[in-house]
Amino acid sequence: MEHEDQFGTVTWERRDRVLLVKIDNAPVNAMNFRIRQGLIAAIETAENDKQVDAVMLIGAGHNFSGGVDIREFGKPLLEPSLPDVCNRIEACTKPVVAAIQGVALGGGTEIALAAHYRFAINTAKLGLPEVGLGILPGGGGTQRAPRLLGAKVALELMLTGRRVDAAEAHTFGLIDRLGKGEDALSEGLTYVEELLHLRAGRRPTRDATGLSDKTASAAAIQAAHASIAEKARGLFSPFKIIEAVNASLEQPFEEGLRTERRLFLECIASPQRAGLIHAFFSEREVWKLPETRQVAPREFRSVGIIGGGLMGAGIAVAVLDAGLPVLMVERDEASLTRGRSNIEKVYDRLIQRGRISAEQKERVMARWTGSTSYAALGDVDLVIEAVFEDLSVKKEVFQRLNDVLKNGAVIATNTSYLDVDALAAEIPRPQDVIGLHFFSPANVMKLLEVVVPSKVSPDVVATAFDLAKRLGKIPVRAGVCDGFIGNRILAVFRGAAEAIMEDGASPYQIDNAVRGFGFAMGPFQTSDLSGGDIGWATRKRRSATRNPNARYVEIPDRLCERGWFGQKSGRGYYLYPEGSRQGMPDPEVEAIIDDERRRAQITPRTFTDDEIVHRYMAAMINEGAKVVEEGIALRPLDVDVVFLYGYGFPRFRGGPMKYADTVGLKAVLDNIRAFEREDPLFWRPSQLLVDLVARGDNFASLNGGL
Ligand code: T1G
Repeated sequence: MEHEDQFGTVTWERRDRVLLVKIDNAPVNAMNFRIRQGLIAAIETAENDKQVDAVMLIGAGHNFSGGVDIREFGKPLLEPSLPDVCNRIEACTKPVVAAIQGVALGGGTEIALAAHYRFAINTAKLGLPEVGLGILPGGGGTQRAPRLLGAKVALELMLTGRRVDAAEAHTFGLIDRLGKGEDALSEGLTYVEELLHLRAGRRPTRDATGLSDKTASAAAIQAAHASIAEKARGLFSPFKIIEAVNASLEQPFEEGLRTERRLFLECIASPQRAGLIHAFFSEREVWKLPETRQVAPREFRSVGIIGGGLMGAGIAVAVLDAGLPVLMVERDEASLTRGRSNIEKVYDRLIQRGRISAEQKERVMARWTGSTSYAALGDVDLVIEAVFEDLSVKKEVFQRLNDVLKNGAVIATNTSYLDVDALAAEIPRPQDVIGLHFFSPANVMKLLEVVVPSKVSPDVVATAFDLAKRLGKIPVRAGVCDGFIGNRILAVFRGAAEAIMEDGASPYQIDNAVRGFGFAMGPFQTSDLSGGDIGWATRKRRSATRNPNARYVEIPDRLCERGWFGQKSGRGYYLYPEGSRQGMPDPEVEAIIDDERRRAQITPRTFTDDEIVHRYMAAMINEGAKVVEEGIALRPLDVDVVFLYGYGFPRFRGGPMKYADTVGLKAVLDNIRAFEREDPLFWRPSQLLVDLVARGDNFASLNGGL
C-alpha cells in the first residue's frame, strides 16, 4: 500500500498562444509533491513566455485529477502544499483555464477553483469528497467554493462529498462552459481561444461575490450545522468544514486560508483521518490476492440460482441488476412461483418509491427464467445454490448439479457457515467449487465473503472476484471454518456481550454503550433485527460439540424458548408494540435475566460503558487476530473490510484491526490478559497478537502488498 517513490510528471507545451499544462500520474493524476512542484513551474514558465497569452490545465488519460496523493497523509507534509499551488495558479498574470474530463475530485476541483475559468465535457464529474477521508478541502476550497458558489451550495458539496456531474456543476456556476463532445483537449482549447478573442482577463475566484449576502450565508451555515449535528454525531471533520466556511464569511481571504490550514491540520492529526483513509485503501487492497494476480477469470454470461427463498431471490436481484440473465431452479412449480414473486416484490417496492418504472421492471424480469428441472442448467456458466442451510440437502443439490452442468461451469454455495470442503468432496470436480457468502439482503449488502476450499482452481477464485465486480460487491477472500471471517468473529464478541449481561449489565446498557462507540446498533438490537431463532439454531447445532468447560449463557435460549425472536415476533430483548421497529426495554426480559443470574449463582455487578466497549472490542480483535493467524483471512485489513461492509463497524475507526492499532496492541493484550484471569478458555490470547506485541509491531505490518 505504500508508494515509495513519488511518481508522475507535469508537462507543458505551447499550442499557438496557449500553454497546455498536463498533469500526468496514472491512474488518477493524484497530485503528489512532484506534481505540485511541476504545476508551479508550469505557471512560472507561462508568465515568462511572451508568446503565451493563456494557460490551460488538463489531466492525462481519463481523469483530470483525483486530488492530492492521500498516501502522503500521516507522514511529514511535503512542500509545496496544495494551497500554495492554488494560490500560485490564481495569481498567474495570464488567464488560466481548467479543462476537465473524467473526475476532478478534492484537490482536483480545488485547482480548478483556483483557475480563472472552468471547462468540462459533459461526462466529467467534480466534487469535494474530503469529508469521506476525515479531512476537509485543504487547498483553499473552503474559502473559494463559498465565494464562487455561495455558502449553501458549497457546504452541501463539502458535507456530502458527493460527485456532481458537469451539467449540474454548470447550473450552479462551478463550470463556466459545458463541452459538447468527449474531447476536453480540443474543445477546451477552443474555449480558451474564445476567451482570448473576447479579451476576457484574469478572474481570481477569491474576488467572487457568492458571500455578498451575509445574512443568507450565515443562515446557510447555521442550517448546515443543525442538519449534521445528529447525522455526523461522533465525526470530527464535518464540524471543521463548517468552521472553515464560517471563516470564509467572517475573515479576509488570506486569514481564512490560515484558518483553513489550521483546521485541515487538526483533521490530518485526527485518528478519524487515519481510520477513514485506511478504509479507503483497504476496500481496494482486498481485491489483490495471489489467485487474481496470476490467472484470468472464467467467462460467464449466465447465472443459475438454485432456490428462490430470501437469499436465492436476493442473489437473483443482485445478478439481474448487474444486467445478467438468471435461470432459477426450484423443486416444484409452487416454489418457483414463490421465488419469482420474491424477486418481483423487490422491484415492486422500487416502483412504489418511484425509483424505477414498470417498464424497467419488465425489462429486468425478461432476463429471468425459471425451471423445476436441473437439466435446464446444462448451458449455464456459473451456478449459485441457496437452498436450506443443511449439509445433506446441499450435498444432494451438488450431486444433481454435477450430473447436468457442462465442464468448466463454476459451482458456488451460498452457505453462511457449512464446510465448503465437504461439499466440494461430494462431486468429482472440486476444482470448480467455491463459496459465495452473500449477506442478507443480498441485493443490498455489499460484502461478499469468497470462501476458498482447498482444492479449488485459482481461476475459479478469480471468477468469483470478477462476479463480485459485476455485482458491485466488495469481496473478501475467506478460508474454510465455521462462520468463515465475519460470523466466526461475531459469535465470539456476541458471547462477550452475553457474559457481560449475565454478570450484571442490562442488554439495553450494552447496546447503548456499543452505539456510543459508533455502531448503528448494539448486539441485542441486531439479534432482534435478524431474528434470535437463527442464533438459537446455531447454538443447538453446536451443542453436541460444545466444550463443556466453556461458559454458556442461557439467557438467549430462555427468550427463544418463549418464541421471543425479536422484531419478527413482536418481542425479543426489546418489546415492539404494534410492530414498531423502535424497541422498548422489557421488564420481563430483565426478570428472566435476574432469574438466570440466580440460577448461575452470579452476583450481578455494575459495568461502565467504557468497560463494556473494552470487553466487546477485545473479543472482536482477539478472534480477528486468530482468524488472520490461521490464514482464514489473508491480512488484518481483510477482517476490517468484512466488518466495515457486513457488520456496521463505524467507518471512521477503519475496522476492528485498525482500531486495535490505534489503541495500541499492548493495551489490547493487557485487557485480554486481565479478562483471561476470569475465563482462561474464552479469553485465550491470540498467539499472533502476543507475538506482535513482543516484537513491537502492529496489525498494519501484516497488510503489506501480496
Ligand atoms: N491519492 C492516492 N491514490 C489514489 C487517489 C488519491 N487521491 N485516488 C485513487 N488512488 C489510487 C487508488 O488507491 C487505486 O490504487 C488507484 O488509484 C485507482 O483508484 C488538499 C486533502 C479517483 C474516483 O477523495 O474516489 O485532495 O489500488 O481503484 O474506480 O483538499 O479513486 O491501483 O494501487 O478507486 O477509477 C481527495 C479518491 C483526496 C478521491 C477513481 N480525493 N479517489 O476511481 O479507481 S484528498 C478523493 C477516488 C485531497 C485536498 C485534499 C477514486 C477515483 P491501486 P480506484 P476508480
